[in-house]
Amino acid sequence: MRLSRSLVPTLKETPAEAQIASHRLMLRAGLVRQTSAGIYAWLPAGWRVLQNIAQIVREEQDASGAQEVLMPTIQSADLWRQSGRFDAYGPEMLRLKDRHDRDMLYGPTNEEMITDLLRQSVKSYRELPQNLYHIQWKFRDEVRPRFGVMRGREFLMKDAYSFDLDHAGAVVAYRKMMLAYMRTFRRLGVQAIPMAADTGPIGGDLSHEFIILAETGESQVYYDAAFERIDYSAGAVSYESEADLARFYETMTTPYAATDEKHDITAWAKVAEKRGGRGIEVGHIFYFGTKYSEPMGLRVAGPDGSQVVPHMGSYGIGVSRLVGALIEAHHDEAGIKWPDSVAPWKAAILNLKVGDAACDAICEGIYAKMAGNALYDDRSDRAGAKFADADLMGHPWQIVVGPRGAANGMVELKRRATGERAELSVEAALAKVL
Ligand code: P5A
Repeated sequence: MRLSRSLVPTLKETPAEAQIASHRLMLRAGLVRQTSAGIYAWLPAGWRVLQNIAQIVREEQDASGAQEVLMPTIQSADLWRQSGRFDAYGPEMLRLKDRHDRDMLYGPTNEEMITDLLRQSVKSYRELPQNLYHIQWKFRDEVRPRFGVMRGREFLMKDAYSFDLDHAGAVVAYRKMMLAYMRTFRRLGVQAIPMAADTGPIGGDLSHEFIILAETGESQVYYDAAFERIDYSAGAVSYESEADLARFYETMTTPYAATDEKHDITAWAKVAEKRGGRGIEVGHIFYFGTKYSEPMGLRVAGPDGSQVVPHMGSYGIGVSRLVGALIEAHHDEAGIKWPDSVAPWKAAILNLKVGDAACDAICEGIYAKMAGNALYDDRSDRAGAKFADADLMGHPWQIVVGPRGAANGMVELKRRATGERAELSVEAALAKVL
């Protein structure tokens, strides 16, 4: 993209309404704009980041064996009456009426709808297990939307739903999803720790939140310092091996880490090095057995012909929240430092003298070779403004093209994360970046 023709409205001033670094930087770097309380429009750079995150989430869900679908945002209240949640959900649910005066709602989550879909299509134990997910906008009329996209009212979630014949099968599905999450967060460039959690309005008796430690986080967390020494990389574990999955689950959850110090009081009492802190909840997984399948009448014929009520789990990732969370984890005074995996562009090309034949030719050449992966700062602004905007926007690489170097075919390459700079030929710089 050419910056001179793009909608990337960067701000020099710090917006007064933003209390935390990620919210300030998302506004200053021109990623989003609020359109009403807790509701945001995603501008070109922000939309690219959001799609990059969604794509990594998608690839890891697919790798775990989950199937992508797309369910609607608008749901019928009837389904929620069947599970008993229509009244129970309270004022967080945005309720609507259609022209025939039928009760509808903007989905805050999809347990009911997916249970209905399975009820219509799955008849036999042979069709289980199933795991279905979508990446779709949700609406929750939060009492206090705040911190920008971190706690929005409209937000993008990946939500997956597993269906198994029995408890043992559901436990395997739960562990697979935990593995998929660890791999996802690692690829996104953050460390998220699974912490035992309360289940709230989703229900059930087994649940983990995935928490990125950050001083500005909304969640209070309690953990054993031993967890800091665990290898969370989830390297050689196979989705196909139940023994692998069991071992992996043990490793991930053995040192005490919970969003509530009373979650398992006996374990907490035994913790030698107690730690408390703040964290950002970027994912949350639940096993809730037959909480929805039972009242909604989902049944499959079991091997002996009897009617079996499938066991379910649901698994969320806050895709739009992650944009803020990643910035909390990767920024400095000057701006964002995007991990390579999610950056809106791999590199910015900074033309320090637009109109200079050598500078223009080199920039155009690099821009063409990078085929859509570069943001070309072709504005006729002064160099200082371009450096400041590039640092603010957080491109992993900056390719700086000035008249002195350009005359000799040389450019300066800067790595945003470390601040390292090197004077290189155009070819060498491109080779490093691509
Ligand atoms: C799990 C998937 C659920 O809704 N049902 C389907 C279950 N879980 S959850 O914990 O309530 O939400 C999952 C993740 O969504 C993100 N999230 C939010 N992000 C931005 N703004 C919000 N208001 C918001 N609420 C939830 C969180 O990352 C959460 O872990």
